[in-house]
Amino acid sequence: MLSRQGPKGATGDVNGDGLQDVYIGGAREQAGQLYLQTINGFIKKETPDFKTYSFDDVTAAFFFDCDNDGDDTVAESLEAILLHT
Ligand SMILES: [Ca+2]
Ligand SMILES: [Ca+2]
Repeated sequence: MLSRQGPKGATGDVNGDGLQDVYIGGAREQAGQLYLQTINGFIKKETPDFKTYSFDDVTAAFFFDCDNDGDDTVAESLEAILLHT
């Protein structure tokens, strides 16, 4: 079943170690969470900025290398922003 609601997620390599990390977007009054992959499994990375800059109506999460240095940065977007830019 396809859901249009609920947290959005994405995978990328935020620390450039070649292992895919996982971001699970937040929901209302919940910040997103980032998990770094290690050879022993995933470890949650505490990221205070996720609480500071959290949104209620995130419709997409994705990783991209915003500074072209070989590692990814996680980003969230709101549908309104995507439709009007
Ligand atoms: Ca990684
Ligand atoms: Ca980068």
